[in-house]
Amino acid sequence: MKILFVYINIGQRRFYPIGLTMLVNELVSQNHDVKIFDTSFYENIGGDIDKKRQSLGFYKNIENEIAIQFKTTSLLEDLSKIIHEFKPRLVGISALSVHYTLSKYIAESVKEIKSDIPIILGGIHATVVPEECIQEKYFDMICLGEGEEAIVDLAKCIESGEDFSNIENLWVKNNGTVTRNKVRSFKILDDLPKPNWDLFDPQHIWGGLYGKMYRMAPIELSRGCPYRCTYCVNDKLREVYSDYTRYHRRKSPEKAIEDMLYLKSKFDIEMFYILDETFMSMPKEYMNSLSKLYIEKIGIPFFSQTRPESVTEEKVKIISDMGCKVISMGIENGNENLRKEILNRNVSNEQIIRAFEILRKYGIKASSFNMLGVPGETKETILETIALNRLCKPDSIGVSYFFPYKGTSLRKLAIEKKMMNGDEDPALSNDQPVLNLPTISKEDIIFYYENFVEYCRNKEKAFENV
Ligand code: B12
Ligand code: SF4
Repeated sequence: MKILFVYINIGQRRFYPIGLTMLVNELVSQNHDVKIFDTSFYENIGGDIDKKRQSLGFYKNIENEIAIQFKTTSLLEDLSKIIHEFKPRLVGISALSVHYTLSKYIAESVKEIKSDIPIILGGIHATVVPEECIQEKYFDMICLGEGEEAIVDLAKCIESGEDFSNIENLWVKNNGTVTRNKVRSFKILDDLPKPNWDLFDPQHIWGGLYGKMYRMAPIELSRGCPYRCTYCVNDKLREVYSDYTRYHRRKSPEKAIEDMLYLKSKFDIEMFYILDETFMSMPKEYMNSLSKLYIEKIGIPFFSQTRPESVTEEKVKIISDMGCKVISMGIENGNENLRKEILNRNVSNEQIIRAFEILRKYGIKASSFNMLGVPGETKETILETIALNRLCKPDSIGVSYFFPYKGTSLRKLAIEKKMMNGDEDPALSNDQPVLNLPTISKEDIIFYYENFVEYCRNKEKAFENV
């Protein structure tokens, strides 16, 4: 059966999307005919977020820039063309919360082009706020949680003309009512198909790291996270999957290596990006087995992200031997109390500084992530964040305006305390603070955002005008 997926991606980000990749590969393995409509390389979709961030010093200038070949055609005309020519019997859209507005627009456009094609919305946003998404008139159904098995079941039913209203993970509209099916158990990660990007735009292969472009492949070794930060979607995902245990799961080292080996040879990969949310939380025995196989069979550099608490000298030595080049860690805010009480990140400044030191000792570059404008933020807490960054001496510093996504507990607090009314578009937070905080003005937050890197790096300048 013919299925068209829409990869909604804004701000000219490269990277292949792992979630959609998995769905596509499952369907292709069942002999379905799949195409991708990709919004990534239309010049005016979402602006160039990375260029702005680069100008503020968050990223280094790229020495071997591989320029994006932008599409010169219109997004809507291209969408219309692919629908008329390919004639899909199902359209699937994948969206994060920042993409939700665009996903509604695409769905409306699909219905205008051909009103009888069923449309399914999946991805993080549909999973965390299903009630909102199912009310949107252009979505016929939504998928909660992992979609690999649900999409295969759905394609099979549509193809054979069977009723599809009872498929697990799906909420399906039917003559004015909605059937809300339960979410099935987690996917066993060793059963996933190999990632394969034959159907995606090859420009996604390029990724920048520390001033250089590489042929770069994202790879997942695990899903889920052992922590529960109040601003993170993981808290809500645990609720969606509350009937099941083992929320945080891994591929076996053998499967992880098999997938990487396949990608490395098929796509000539020079660098892996390990997508795991807290990479170094893996048990030491697992890391040892993975490392042994990685050195023997893969042998190319990689980078990832982790929590500072998971960084131990023993583990850093292992990943350094494997060829790890960069680890990013959230500092988020320099005030220990705010971090613990508001963000539910119970880690001391001392532990954070130590994590940066250990990585430096083993020649691994360490980046920090920081958020400005969280509830409880004051000028003083921002200065503490700057001061902590100065003690950690990150090789690269990233900062973002805080935005509480739907489904997170910090959002409930922000609404209760009237810091937001709840209908703000998350895409706004790409370039402005959104919360109205009683403790600091938006102008001050913008000022610190725009000078953040300079203040963290330049001791002379750091506290003038403050
Ligand atoms: C790696 C990653 C990135 C990478 C790379 C993204 C990529 N293209 O691979 C980078 C660094 C670029 C990135 C950027 C951002 N990210 Co990010 N990222 C992640 C991370 C850690 C893993 C994503 C992933 O591959 N997951 C594994 C796959 C298998 O899961 P999945 O994508 O959800 O797909 C499954 C299901 O959702 C479902 N599904 C998905 N689509 C569809 C479609 C249909 C039709 C169906 C039926 C099912 C379905 O089936 C899939 C397979 O099971 C997630 C954390 C997480 N828990 O997912 C955050 C996460 C997705 N990111 C997040 C955010 C906020 C961002 C940014 C907005 C940050 C920023 N301010 O710049 C940007 C937005 C990027 C953009 N395109 O505009 C949030 C999203 C929160 C939200 N409510 O939307 C997350 C959840 C982090 C978090 N813990 O809060 N990100
Ligand atoms: S450690 Fe990161 S991924 Fe895990 S709950 Fe906290 S913010 Fe989310």
